[in-house]
Amino acid sequence: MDKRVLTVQDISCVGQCSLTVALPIISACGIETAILPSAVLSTHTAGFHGFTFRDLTEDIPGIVDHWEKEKIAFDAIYTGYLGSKRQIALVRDIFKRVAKPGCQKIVDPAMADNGVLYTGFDAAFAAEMAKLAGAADFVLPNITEAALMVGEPYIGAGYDEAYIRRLMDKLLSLGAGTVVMTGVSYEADKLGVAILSKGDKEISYYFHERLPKNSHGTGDIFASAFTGALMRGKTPLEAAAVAADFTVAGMRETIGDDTHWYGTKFEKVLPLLAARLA
Ligand code: PXL
Repeated sequence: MDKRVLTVQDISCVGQCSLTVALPIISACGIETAILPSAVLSTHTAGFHGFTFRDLTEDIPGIVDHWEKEKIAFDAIYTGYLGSKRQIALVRDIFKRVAKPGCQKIVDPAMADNGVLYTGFDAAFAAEMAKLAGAADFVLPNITEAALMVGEPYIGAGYDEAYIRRLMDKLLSLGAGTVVMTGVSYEADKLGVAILSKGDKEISYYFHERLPKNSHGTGDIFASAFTGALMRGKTPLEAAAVAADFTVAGMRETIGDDTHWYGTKFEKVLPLLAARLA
């Protein structure tokens, strides 16, 4: 039987992130994607002002009850941006109730970047997210998110491998099976993904070029492609490489267009992703 993924995150109607990114990308990987929207926002929260926000937490129990009655279950559950602490607790419950045996639980703790939490989140939210990370087979934080979840200071540049290792070990000790950390850099012109599983002696890396400009939504693009590639049978390191190359290709399409400050033009390179997994 073909694999089916459930992804739980918000609908930002405009802004190229969360579900509007996850659905097309996982679909392009050839994987059926079911959704559980955590909230509906008029736009994402990073740079737009006066956005609307409807929390859908109250809808979640009824949706999951129905799925259980219909015996609907998933081969992977991938969570991204979640709207509230209570919602995170509900997602931990979803992990138990609609997971097939062997279900891969992939948690992108989308809540912070560059040393700061996104608008609307606080330390208590990060602590709740750490609990969800502890229930994950794969947790996909950037350095900021990792530091917040394990109570380490955030170091933006000039850190060494011992710092990265400490963050990853602490995430594993929360209960996560594998940590896939993005945005790791020891050399000015290279950026990469660090991977460490429980019991591993050493961190594995996939490094790629660092582009002159960051674009928005890249964490969601990476996590979606990682999930799709993993479901297509890639190893975690292979899936990280596929996802990182795809993300960088999308960023390259975006550079130079200042009108596109809110997102990343991943649509232009979806055919490359599909071809690589064909
Ligand atoms: O890209 C992560 C993300 C998802 N959803 C919403 C966001 C953000 C980042 O800012 O605001 C609503």
